[in-house]
Amino acid sequence: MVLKVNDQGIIETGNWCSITPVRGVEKLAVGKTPEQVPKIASRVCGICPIAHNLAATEAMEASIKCEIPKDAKALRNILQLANRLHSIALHDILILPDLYIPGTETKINPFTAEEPVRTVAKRIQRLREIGQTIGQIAGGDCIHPRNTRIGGMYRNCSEQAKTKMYDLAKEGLVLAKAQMDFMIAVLRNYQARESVDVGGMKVPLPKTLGYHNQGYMATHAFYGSSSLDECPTWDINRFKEVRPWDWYMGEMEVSLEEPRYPVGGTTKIGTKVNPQMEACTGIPMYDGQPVEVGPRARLATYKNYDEKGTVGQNIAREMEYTDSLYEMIDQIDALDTCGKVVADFIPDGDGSLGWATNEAPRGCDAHIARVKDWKVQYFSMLVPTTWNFATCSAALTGAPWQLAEVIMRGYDPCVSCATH
Ligand code: NFU
Repeated sequence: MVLKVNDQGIIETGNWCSITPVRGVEKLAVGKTPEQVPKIASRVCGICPIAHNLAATEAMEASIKCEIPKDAKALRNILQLANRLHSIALHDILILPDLYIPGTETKINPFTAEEPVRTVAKRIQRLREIGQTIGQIAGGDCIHPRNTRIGGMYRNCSEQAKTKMYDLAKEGLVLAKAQMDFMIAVLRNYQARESVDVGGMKVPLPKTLGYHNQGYMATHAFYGSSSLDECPTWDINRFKEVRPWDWYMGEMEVSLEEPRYPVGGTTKIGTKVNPQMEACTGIPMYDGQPVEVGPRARLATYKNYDEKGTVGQNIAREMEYTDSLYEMIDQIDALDTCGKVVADFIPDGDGSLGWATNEAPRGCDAHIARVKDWKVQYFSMLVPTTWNFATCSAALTGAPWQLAEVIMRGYDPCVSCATH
């Protein structure tokens, strides 16, 4: 993160980019079979491998024009929502250290053995465990699911497994409601403060923390869309990408340093930085502009949610806790464990371009593929955090520099995903 700040310490330009080395997954995919690519794509990330696995599988299916049975869709939906559940819970751990126990000046250490935080931390871990266990049942594995395949799923669930998922989801719903209420109270308490402490510095908290004027992009409240849909909710023609050197600042020298900034101080004065050259991600745009993707984009698009700023974004994510569990329970109810889960006919592909989006925890994950004679000719991944980099940069403008990371954390960034 490279920030240009004015004499009052307010950010004028924020350049947030990924310097994680590119792994070349899109190139690696070329020449592989459509079965191999979703497995490779899921290795991009250990938090949201489900999103990449499903988006890649469905981009292949869109290219070869293969419709899957409804019970396979239900299993994929359950898997997707289970992944979202564990990811929201993980995010709570990551933002709690920015926040205060209401009515006190004590910042929250999620790892303390003391109450009231201990109970919250245990609840978070149980929610993650519930999400991962349901994901394992529906997807074969919760990290890199092996039950998904081109044309559907390898296996349906047994009746016992369905009951187990149902019981876990019902338990999760009670915990998620309590966790959502706790987090919203803590976030509202933060929002009401005049100032916050960062490394012993008292920093005024702007009411507009994290505001930006970019648009939102979401393709479904829960799942996603594809070029096979009757009414697709994403338009590949509205997407274009520019390179980092067309977007970020050029070479700069660090001229402001703060040793108190946690942990270990900011980058030393005199260090040369060059986001233009160092960034390892492109800048994807929709209608010529960076957009925000993720929980708030989904709630704004499908539920008229309109709270701006970092707190509004974090609250939107908390609201997805119970929403995803209600939807998961509906999907489990709808699952017929005797239904078939593999398409009768799986074409080899004629080289048509297909795309699929998956509403990953952090937002719209769009994969594009071209398959011919059961070989992948082209594969591209437009990942949530990649969409959000440039939007988050815009959201940094106007904030005290010490709070830049608080704004960035609102996006729940997955830099590993963004740079594939
Ligand atoms: Fe990932 Ni690690 C999420 N959520 C991101 N960004 C993937 O789609």
